[in-house]
Amino acid sequence: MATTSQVFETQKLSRDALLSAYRTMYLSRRIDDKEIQLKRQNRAFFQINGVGHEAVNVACAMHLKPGYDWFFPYYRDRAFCLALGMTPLDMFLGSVGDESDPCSGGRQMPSHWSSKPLHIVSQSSPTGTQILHAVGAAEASWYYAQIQEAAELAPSFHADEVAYVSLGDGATSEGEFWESLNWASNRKLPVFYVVEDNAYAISVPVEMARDPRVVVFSEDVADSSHEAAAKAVAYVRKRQGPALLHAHVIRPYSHSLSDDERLYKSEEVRQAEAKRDPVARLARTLVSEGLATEKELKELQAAVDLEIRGAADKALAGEPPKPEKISLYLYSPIVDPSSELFDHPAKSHGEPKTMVDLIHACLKVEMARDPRVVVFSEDVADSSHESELHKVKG
Ligand SMILES: Cc1ncc(C[n+]2csc(CCOP(=O)(O)OP(=O)(O)O)c2C)c(N)n1
Ligand SMILES: [Mg+2]
Repeated sequence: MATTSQVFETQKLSRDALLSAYRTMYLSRRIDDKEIQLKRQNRAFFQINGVGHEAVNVACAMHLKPGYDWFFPYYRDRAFCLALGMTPLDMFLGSVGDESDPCSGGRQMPSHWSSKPLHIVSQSSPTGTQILHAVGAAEASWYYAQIQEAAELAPSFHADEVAYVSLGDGATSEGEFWESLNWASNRKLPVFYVVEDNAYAISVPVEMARDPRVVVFSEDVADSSHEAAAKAVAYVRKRQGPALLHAHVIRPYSHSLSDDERLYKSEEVRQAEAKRDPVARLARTLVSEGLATEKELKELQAAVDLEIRGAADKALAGEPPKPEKISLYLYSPIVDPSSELFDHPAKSHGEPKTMVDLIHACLKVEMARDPRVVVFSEDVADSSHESELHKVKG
């Protein structure tokens, strides 16, 4: 049996790496299928799938380091999160809103994955917000690289860490995306952008609304996304600036279970997409290149299906969060800001001051206390040499 493939030769992927990639992609696909079944049975509360996006997800994860780099994925990144180390059980606990869901104790929407040890940061549901979060993390990294005393307060900082952020083609029409590109490019921040372009934002086709042509590395995922991701991550890791991978993917299932794509996608388009299915394509390549037999793939699939059934059953046997815990984590499990502890009448002393003076005094104290505190806004750079300087500078 061959140990590398002709198709993947330039990408230097071993047979083991390809089979492991296939396993993660198939696992992701089958978790989606299982979750769709649970949603139809009213045992899961929402379903949005990563189908068609699996190849670029796995290709990117191969070049990133869980618990070292920082991750701001979006809801299509199921295979990406699995490749980083999340488990099917972690995901099913979120689907059913279980109390022991490791992402949020059953509070977040399904597919809003997070993990403190892996460095996957929780996302909010308005699309595109994660892009600014990622740039913020990269900016912090840029700052720590220069301010030693601040870096000492950030034990997880690494001088070559990367912030990964993914988004759909639809989100590229948002202000957040363009603001983030501006700042990341201006500062040469270590951001690895992945635009997963499935050509639709729910029912709106890409040509009607967007033209995302800011492309540094652009590939069709089924063939060479691994190579493109390798180049992009290496560029970012060397602190040369942000890089953007424009991945042409498919979305062969509907947007979510609240949507029926047959209402706006023609049969012809759906059939053309099915031919590009990355899971089926990789399986065909593995067999045609002599890297795996049909029998081996069937065995792998049966093992994955068994693992998924076990994980789903375990999640279904769990408990939803108790109603009396509804306010837990809303602010803090130990501090009640409306308690008597904070019920003090204001005590004035000294001369009355203006709001601007008080902001100034507060910033001065905080910045002296903690070297990680920085000030930024649209006009901060200007104010450092203009007459407004006294408002922000101590
Ligand atoms: C700011 C904002 N606007 C609208 C929505 C509703 N919404 C959820 S997903 C989505 C489509 C996003 O399309 P795209 O960015 O291409 O990602 P895809 O789902 O195709 O992967 C929309 C409009 C939202 N969640 N947030
Ligand atoms: Mg899209």
